[in-house]
Amino acid sequence: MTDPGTRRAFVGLGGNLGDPRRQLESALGELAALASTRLVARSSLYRTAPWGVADQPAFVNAVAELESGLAPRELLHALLAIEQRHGRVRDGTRWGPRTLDLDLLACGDVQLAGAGLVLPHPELARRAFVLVPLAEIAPDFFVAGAGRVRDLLAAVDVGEVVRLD
Ligand code: PH2
Ligand code: MG
Ligand code: MG
Repeated sequence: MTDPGTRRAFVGLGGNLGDPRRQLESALGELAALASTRLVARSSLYRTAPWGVADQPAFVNAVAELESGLAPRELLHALLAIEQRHGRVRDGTRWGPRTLDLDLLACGDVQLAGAGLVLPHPELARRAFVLVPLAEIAPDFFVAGAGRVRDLLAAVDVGEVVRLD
């Protein structure tokens, strides 16, 4: 039985500099080790075409499902700390190349729009590189205000998302 004080949280992982596969695997290990948090499931890794800024290396993406007693903002701060330990440099370039990006996609049915944190992630329903790995582990999850993951996936082009072994 799920502890009533915890939430089902989904984290999008991405990277396209250095050794992204190794960085994502290492970040998954750090997610599993977070306080008051259990790693429930993780997707495969996927090679994905860059979205937003086309002229950059292909990304590796994945999604993790957590069961966490941390509040959304506590979780966000933990994700930023893991990014920093993996060489993330924030130079203000939007959608540019990065060693590791950890995005809080959803926290249970929480809907909020605050400084630095909007839940569910506002771009989630448009991004095949998020929906494909998310649908691998949680096709029935209902994204608050958007819809069921399997239905969101059916509405996007998944042609440039390739599963890695
Ligand atoms: N992240 C971005 C910008 N573009 N494209 C892909 N394929 N995967 C990403 O994770 C990604 C992106 C900004 O966070
Ligand atoms: Mg991102
Ligand atoms: Mg990010």
